[in-house]
Amino acid sequence: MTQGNSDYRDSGLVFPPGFTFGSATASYQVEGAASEDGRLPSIWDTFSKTPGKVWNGDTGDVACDHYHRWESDLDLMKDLGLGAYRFSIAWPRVIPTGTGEINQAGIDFYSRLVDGLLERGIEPVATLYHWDLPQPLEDAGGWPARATADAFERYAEVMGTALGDRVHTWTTLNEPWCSAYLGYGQGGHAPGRHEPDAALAAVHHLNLAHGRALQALRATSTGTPEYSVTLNFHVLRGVGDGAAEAMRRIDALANRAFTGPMLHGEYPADLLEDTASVTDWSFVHDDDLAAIHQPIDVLGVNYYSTATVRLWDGVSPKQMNDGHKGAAGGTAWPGSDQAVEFVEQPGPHTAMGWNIAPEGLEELLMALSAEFPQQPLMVTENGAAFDDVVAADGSVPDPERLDYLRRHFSAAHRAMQRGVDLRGYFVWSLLDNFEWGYGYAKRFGIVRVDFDSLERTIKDSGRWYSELARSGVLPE
Ligand code: GCO
Repeated sequence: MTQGNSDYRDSGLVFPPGFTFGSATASYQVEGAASEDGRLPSIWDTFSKTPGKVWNGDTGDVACDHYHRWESDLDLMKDLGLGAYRFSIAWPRVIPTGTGEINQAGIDFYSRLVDGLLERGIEPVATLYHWDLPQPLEDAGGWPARATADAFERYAEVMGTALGDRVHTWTTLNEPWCSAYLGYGQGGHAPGRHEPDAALAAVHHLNLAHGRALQALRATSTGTPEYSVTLNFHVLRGVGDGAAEAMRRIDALANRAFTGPMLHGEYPADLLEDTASVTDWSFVHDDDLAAIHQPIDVLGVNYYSTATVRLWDGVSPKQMNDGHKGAAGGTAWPGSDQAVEFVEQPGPHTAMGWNIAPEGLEELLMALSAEFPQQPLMVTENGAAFDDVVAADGSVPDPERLDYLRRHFSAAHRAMQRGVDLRGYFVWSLLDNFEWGYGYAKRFGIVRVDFDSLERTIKDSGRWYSELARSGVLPE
């Protein structure tokens, strides 16, 4: 697949002028201040407070306290020389019940954040939905209910009006795959439901929410923002008899269920067939596909590892995993004797158990650029969790994360040399933060957060990334 240069460690590679080097976070993972200034609970507040759902009973109540420390966090980004910050807006902070009154204090927070970024010369890349659905919307049915897409459209209008004069890039959704399948199918993410038909209805209403939000943002933004969505693509490997069939099915469920309607204007026929025993897709109304199929300026790509699948003969599929996604995770599908199983992958692995496969990033970028030749791409998340150890002098040497990043930047660079129109790259994450079902046990930051003192320390990988961001040249 990748000939020569498969080692991906080449220092000295030069990224083109204007290439965006950023870092990413998400509201529930970093903000804290969960019940301050009018914010009401989201599904993640409820889920994390349900015993047994999150490691150690951790919650996002305090997280990195970014809500109060945003100014020094922005200073840190500036010191690192980052060109862009991908953050998400907490819907329950700005429209606390999801459909009711607008909370000006919530809007003001994001308005100050955006101004603070612009003052420091950092582009604001704002995601509307990174999984913190207002709890009352879940109580009314959540994403499987069409009304949630209606509520999202209004939320987009409110945010477009409030920030659309200054935001550099709008992103509608982050990883709708996780929201739909982990939230409503596999249940490892909030709201923790196990209803395959609801998961597919959620897929559609998330797609609809995306398309409607794009229209609302375009209608209300008075600046010249770019528009995008971020998807977590499954880069698949197959094993055993029927490997190709297993890969086809998961490609349909995990990748084409989103790119189909968003970028081609239709659901793939094989997806509808594969899932016919679960749903008749009657939740797709006449004009929905036209509403979903909106142009975007840039397609956001999240990539961490590959996934290996095989056909599994049994009564029910062996359920994936550990409550998250990635190497050991995926989308097993009930309703058939022949299910798809996700197979453990050869190492090396990160602390998440995800295999390290930079060639998968090159392959993914090449495949997307072949399928959507006119579509500029942006890596909106890539990074790694490792068990960092603080040195005696207080520094945080994290050679494995640094090496992971170097190899993946190198893979992205190679894809660009092969013709991919890649505009930028966001490292996940700026800070160690609340890693969903894993609580604070998994550290993805290029900046360490001490969760007792909340003190921030730039890790070696952060210093390395800073050099890359400042020079545009891959450092040693
Ligand atoms: C996701 C989210 C992030 C995660 C990161 C590591 O992809 O799950 O966008 O919130 O923290 O990916 O798992």
